[in-house]
Amino acid sequence: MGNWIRQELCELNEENLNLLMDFKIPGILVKGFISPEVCSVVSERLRQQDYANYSHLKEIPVHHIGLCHNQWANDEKSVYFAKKAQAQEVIDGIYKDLGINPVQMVIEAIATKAKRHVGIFEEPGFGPYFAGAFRQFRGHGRLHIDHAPSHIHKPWAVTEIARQMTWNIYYSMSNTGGELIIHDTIHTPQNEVMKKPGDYYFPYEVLEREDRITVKPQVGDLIIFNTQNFHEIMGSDDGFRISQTSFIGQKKDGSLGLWS
Ligand SMILES: O=C(O)CCC(=O)C(=O)O
Ligand SMILES: [Fe+2]
Repeated sequence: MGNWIRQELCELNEENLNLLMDFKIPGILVKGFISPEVCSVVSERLRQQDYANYSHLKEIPVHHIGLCHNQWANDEKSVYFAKKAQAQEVIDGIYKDLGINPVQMVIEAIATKAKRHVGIFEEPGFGPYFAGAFRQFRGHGRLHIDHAPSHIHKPWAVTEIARQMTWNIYYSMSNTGGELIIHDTIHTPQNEVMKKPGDYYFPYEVLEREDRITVKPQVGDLIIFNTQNFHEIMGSDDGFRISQTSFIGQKKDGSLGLWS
């Protein structure tokens, strides 16, 4: 018996966000979250940008603009926070003159539609994290989970969460490939040991059942899912599968915090 009570992405509302955090639905979809006009301007600007490598990941065929906390989690906290302003400047440049702040739009959508207290994640003594990196996939994003309490072994506030989710706004999508596959298998301390040694991904033997959903995100879509569900991204031919994204952590008091 699987965990999911629905086999498709569901609308954003209070009940569905609770079900998602409880691993009972595969994810949430808001179609047309960003208009086609804005998407085409943003994707044109993004295609002209350089993407920094996720140098801490050996094989993940992914590039990003902005700041990725995982990459700096083993350094002094001040190292990550010193990089924030510059990262934010680059992101703001992408949205220059468009009059929108999609990270704020995601926060407002969750607050109003799902009625949750939500904001940018804060580190005591350092202030808000960076949230909203752009990410580009070229090849296969292999089977993995994202869970700061399991990955990070230093005392950051994001390791104290009860649940981890992600949001992605898709700005550009390849003609072939690029599907997001979410599996109805939950990451646990027991299956963590199956992770490829020294790497980020898992073998398919970790999956407990066939149940999965395969979605081909459309330009302008907002998708929210639980990153403690195993998931993977199918390779794209042209490498122009680009989204803006951050994690969403559920804090002990039930409120949500965003960070990248
Ligand atoms: O690009 C996507 O569709 C999802 C990427 C991913 O692995 C995540 O947001 O955790
Ligand atoms: Fe992920």
